[in-house]
Amino acid sequence: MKIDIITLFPDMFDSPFAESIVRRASKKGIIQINTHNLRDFATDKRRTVDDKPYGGGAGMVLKPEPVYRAIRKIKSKNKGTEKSKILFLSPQGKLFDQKKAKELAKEKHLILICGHYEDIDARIMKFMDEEISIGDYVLTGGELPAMVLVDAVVRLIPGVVKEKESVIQDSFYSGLLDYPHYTRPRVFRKMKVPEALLSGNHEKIRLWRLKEALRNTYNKRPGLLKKTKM
Ligand code: 4G3
Repeated sequence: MKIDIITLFPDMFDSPFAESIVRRASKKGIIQINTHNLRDFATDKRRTVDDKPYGGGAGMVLKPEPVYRAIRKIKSKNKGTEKSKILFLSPQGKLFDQKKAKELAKEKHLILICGHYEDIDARIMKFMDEEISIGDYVLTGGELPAMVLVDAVVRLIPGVVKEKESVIQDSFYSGLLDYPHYTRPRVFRKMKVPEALLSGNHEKIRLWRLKEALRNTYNKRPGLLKKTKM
């Protein structure tokens, strides 16, 4: 999968993408991530990317032309790839979840647009395929949301995470929260590891985990049970 990110702060992506799973996927050639500085696509000498809002008000608005030029350039360089999915990260977007991550993990090419300032000129939305939000809060820019999205999507691409198991059995994969996990020692400050997990009986362990996942979900996120096919 190719991932192009349009941002005013390309350096922000350096360390998160130089670590862990994303790095491993890049090294293996499973993903290629490129960042593009929006300022490079400004048309004037001063490399202006924002301006005052029509109608007045506080804050600045991202101009549409630099974003449009960046998209055109990236698309033209990517002629071989069939389809590009253009995503805009914004608090006005559809809430990102595991289902959306699985959907995006199937794409060949993602273009992520990170907004800044108060908003982006509304006319650029015509060129976006989807507007996505990572949660109901406002950040200074779309960069952190883009990193969150990339991390969630990349680990679902086949060959990125070692065992399929660890992704499939994940919290949220089944639509339930995860069950509790334990490791050594068997007794920690008088608290024991549940007996079922020490039994060596795989069916007993599976049932214990399912029951605990259901209990966890019921107690912490009852709303999820309505969405889950049982
Ligand atoms: C566009 C995304 C971008 C409009 C972006 C603010 C939070 C999210 C921005 C706008 C963002 C999110 C930049 N903050 N919840 N800030 O995914 O009003």
